[in-house]
Amino acid sequence: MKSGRIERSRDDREVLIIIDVQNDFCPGGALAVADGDAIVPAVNRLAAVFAHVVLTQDWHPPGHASFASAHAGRQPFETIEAPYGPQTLWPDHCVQGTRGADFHPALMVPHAELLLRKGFRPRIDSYSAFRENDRRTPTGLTSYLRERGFEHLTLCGLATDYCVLFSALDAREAGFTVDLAVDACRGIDLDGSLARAMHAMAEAGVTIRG
Ligand code: VGL
Ligand code: ZN
Repeated sequence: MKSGRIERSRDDREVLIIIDVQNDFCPGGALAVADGDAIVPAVNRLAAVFAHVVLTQDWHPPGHASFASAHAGRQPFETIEAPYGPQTLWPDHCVQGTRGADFHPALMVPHAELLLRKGFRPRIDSYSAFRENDRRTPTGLTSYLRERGFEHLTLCGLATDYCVLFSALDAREAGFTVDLAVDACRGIDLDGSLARAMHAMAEAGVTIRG
């Protein structure tokens, strides 16, 4: 039987997906998640026991449609109606090639096998590592993981209630089993979004592990 803790994951069907551990999501960054940098040691420890690791990187062009600055009269954290549905507006963050878009300097995952960039289309945001916010445009990750023979995913990173949440739900929908390493995640928590995210993931059959 599996224990509640993640301890042995050197299985070729298992992969760790580290979501957006980037400077802009850490204290001092443009879209800082409270305590975002505090997860880095836990992420590194987790990565050390996985034979297979994927990193994702939020990677927006300047003037991206998810930036409040791209919409006259709008402020960060407001929600607008995008052509594909509601979209929260953010401060400019993770702009391609900037220091804010770099991985946190203490993130130590030299054996990561894939670095997946997302959010690069100027007019569509992409929270999920699998599908952009129009819920139709694929990133290619589902096919990659299937072709590699992975069946079980462990997710960690930033932010629990946005990119981690959307990735976990899409992974479940694609038929993967999913663990959330909750101690290696932190949330933004806009108007109760963190509690809603935890509930939605549990409902979708994501296993929450310490
Ligand atoms: C994220 C908001 C905007 C995330 C990315 O990584 O959770 N959140 N872009
Ligand atoms: Zn973003």
